[in-house]
Amino acid sequence: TRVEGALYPHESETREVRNLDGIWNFVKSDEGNPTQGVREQWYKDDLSKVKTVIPMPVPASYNDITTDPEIRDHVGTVWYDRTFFVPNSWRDNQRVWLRFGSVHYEAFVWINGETAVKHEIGHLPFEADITKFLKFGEQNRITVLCDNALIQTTIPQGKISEAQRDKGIAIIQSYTFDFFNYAGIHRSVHLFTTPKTYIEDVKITTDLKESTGFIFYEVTSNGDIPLEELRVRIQIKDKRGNLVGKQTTKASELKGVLNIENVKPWWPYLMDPEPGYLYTTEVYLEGANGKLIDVYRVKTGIRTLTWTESSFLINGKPVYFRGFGRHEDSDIRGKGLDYALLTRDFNLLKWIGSNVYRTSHYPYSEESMQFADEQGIMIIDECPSVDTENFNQALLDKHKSSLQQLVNRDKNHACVVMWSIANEPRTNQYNADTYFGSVANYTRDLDKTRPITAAIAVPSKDDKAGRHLDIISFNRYNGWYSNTGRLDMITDHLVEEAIGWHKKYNRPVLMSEYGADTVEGLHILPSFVWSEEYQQDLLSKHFRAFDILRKKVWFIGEFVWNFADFKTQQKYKRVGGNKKGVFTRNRQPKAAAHLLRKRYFSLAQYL
Ligand code: GCB
Repeated sequence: TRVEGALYPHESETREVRNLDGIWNFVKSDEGNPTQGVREQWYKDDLSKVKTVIPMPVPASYNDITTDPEIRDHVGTVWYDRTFFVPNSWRDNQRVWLRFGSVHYEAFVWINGETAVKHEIGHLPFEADITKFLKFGEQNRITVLCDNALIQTTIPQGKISEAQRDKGIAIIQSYTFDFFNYAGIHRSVHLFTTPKTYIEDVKITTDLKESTGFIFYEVTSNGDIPLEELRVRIQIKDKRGNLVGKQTTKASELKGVLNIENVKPWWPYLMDPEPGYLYTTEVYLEGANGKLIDVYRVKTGIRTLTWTESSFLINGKPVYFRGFGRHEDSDIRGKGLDYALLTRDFNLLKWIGSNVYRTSHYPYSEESMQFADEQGIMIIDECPSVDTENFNQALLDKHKSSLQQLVNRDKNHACVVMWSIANEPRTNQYNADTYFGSVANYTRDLDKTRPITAAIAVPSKDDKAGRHLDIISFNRYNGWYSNTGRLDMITDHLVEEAIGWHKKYNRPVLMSEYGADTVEGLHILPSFVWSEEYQQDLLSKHFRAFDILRKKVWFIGEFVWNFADFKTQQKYKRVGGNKKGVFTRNRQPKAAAHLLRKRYFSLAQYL
């Protein structure tokens, strides 16, 4: 079986990349009739021949593009199509691939009316060799069916029900997680070519010993040329493009290790004057006679991660995390990839002195992972499991699949310092112990070079999953969901809880969420819930607790919830969404951002 979407589509001397982003045609199925289009074979011809289509941008969530609530709140399937041209020059000696950065939640794809690929679980890439479906030197059609329905065996879970409405029956999607279930073609769609025999995957790990860096590489090829006739030539280039290492393997052996003398390690932001240093690993797949077959380049940060019962170290130095929980979310485009937003967000992270974020509550775009590598922003990489309950085998299989796809996609990113296998699972439930034992061990088998965590919200005494984790993360809303408005009931509670987690499991502990909803511009003195004053005071009370805890080496970090305001489902507790951002949804600071900035810079380990 193929390694699904393991390599981001970069062009090279043997690969061409074309982008299919732009305006596509869009229709939704009739409510309560999700299988309509498949039964009527809408993929056999242009969608405009079966229905009235509307324009829809790709990448973007479709929900907030139109003025129609039936599209925003649609439950079930929608369809996209467009045409594209395939040049004659792509006909010979190569494969043409189609790749989606992500479609939420489930996708079926047809090329010229033929089934090309299916994929389930949002926020993760998938691809297929579509050479045999294409008409070269002609126009082709791509049709995509996207289903947003969440049930008890999807990741994340949801429930579908029916309810009476004014003119008939409404289909209701409910879910307990606290962000809008945006759907659509969320990330870029690429066509790319590879030779017939090609580099399918490259796996890189690194090590450091004094001033020497080590790059371990393992290349997987696929295609007609037998392994005995293949070898790889590796070249390592530094940031300026100077060659600093090279090696050619023996035939049929596509792996090895290279030493880099006077290595420049990858450091997080504000731990070194030059954070995020990246080498380039150039992989040349060659025939045994030296004939060039395929080329792929991977950015490589050389660093080590080590963890014990009481510490987490990068390149041998203890790390204190100054970070955020975040969302991929913005006005109009929803969860759609947007380079302007992405760049602004990294500028804000650096402005505020943050060195890390958690990809709450699903994998973020590959483009954002590349950014984080380059800027030295560490990532706690979370799979899309949120609020998990009613543990069962079908759910477990899918949960594992989400981690397999995530590790496969992100394994080579220096920025990824931890895997988060879930957010707020109901780990007080009876089956949680075996379920999370199984998920954690599975993840460890996939990658032993990074520790495993999960963001837990049940009280430590009731938790059954923590013993399977390397690092304990906990979410708690002192002064907000508990003891609302009581600034005098935060510091001690927090210190006690952190100590409780450490006592129970003897692991490093971090606080993965805390915060207060805050309406920008609302000022109330003395501070009162929802005001800018209250958010600042609540943060300050937490800082006091963190400063007490920081004296204990095992307390390793603080993550505010949230980086920016974001949209949720309609609820009487939410005014236009969740307002716990220290930045507004359009990325301007609330007063608390200035306070946090002072703290994060004062905690910086290099300045
Ligand atoms: C949590 C969840 C997060 C919510 C947050 C809140 O515990 O992990 O997804 O948005 O609380 O603001 O309620």
